[in-house]
Amino acid sequence: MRKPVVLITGAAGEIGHALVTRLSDGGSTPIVTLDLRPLDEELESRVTRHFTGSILDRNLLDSILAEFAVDRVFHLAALLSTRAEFTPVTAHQVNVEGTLNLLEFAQQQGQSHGRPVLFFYPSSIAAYGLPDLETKARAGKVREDEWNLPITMYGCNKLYCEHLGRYYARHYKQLDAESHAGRVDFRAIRFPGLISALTVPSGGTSDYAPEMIHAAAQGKPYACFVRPDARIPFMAMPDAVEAILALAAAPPEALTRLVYNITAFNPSAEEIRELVIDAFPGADITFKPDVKRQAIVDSWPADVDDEAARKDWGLSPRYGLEEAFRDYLIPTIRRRYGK
Ligand code: AKB
Repeated sequence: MRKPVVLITGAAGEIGHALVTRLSDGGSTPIVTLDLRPLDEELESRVTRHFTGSILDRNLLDSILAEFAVDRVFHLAALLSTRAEFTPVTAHQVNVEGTLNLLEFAQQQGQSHGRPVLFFYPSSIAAYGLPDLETKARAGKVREDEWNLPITMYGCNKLYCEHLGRYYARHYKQLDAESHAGRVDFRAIRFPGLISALTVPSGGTSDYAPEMIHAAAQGKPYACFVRPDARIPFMAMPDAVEAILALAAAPPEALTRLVYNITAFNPSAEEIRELVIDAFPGADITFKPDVKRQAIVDSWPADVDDEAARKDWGLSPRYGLEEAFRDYLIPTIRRRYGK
């Protein structure tokens, strides 16, 4: 008898780290993880089994399928926006072909145990593309179906994988009488920039916010790669993880969409700098905009409309901007670096 488990890909990454911790604290869920890297020591004891390998390795996925009955997939593995611009073909392979492999895996799992597999997919504000700053200012809170014109490979990958998820959920092998859709219960969140007190991101374009805070906490100088007025939505990592779990737990009949915006606050880079300097007086934070990374941030909305997530599954982030700094980021980061 195969063991029922949750599968988390990209488990060694930022969201993975927080999700494994939160799910294992919750107790009862046996977790199987997959990542190119081994798990941190502190995570290892929290999971039933870790597979070090690639989501592009179908034999590896088959061996997981043979051993475990996967009820839920949290498919977090991805190359983020900045990194993907340096290696767009690899990004496409990992972000799109990898997701296709996992959707096919979920479909087969659903078929083998007769229940739809819940498939959580982390999309991103990178799925949006606003053509210029004037339009960005005019657009205000962007809704899910507006401005779906990404300018990055990562954004294109995210948007396309949302459609792949819709295909697997609703139209899979629609001409095959033996087969039917509905074995993959696809649910996605378009994440804003995420800020964790415990991990530092790598390869993203929203990374300036967490990098600024972690650098200041370690007494290191930081040259921010976007302009002081750059503005996109953000959220503290614990709220992002609660949002994943809330969406995953929502009854299907409550969901009016497959893909949901979420946000908590949307400070400018200068506003983030001021909060960091309040917490770490004398922190050496300057601005040295990188024209290309700035252009990516400029194409992302200044804010998103997350009304649907609030209504359908009760999105309600605990941390606004002030609370995120005062109650979560600063105390946790201070403890982390012993400052
Ligand atoms: C990135 O910057 O690439 C990510 C994202 C916004 O999806 N953090």
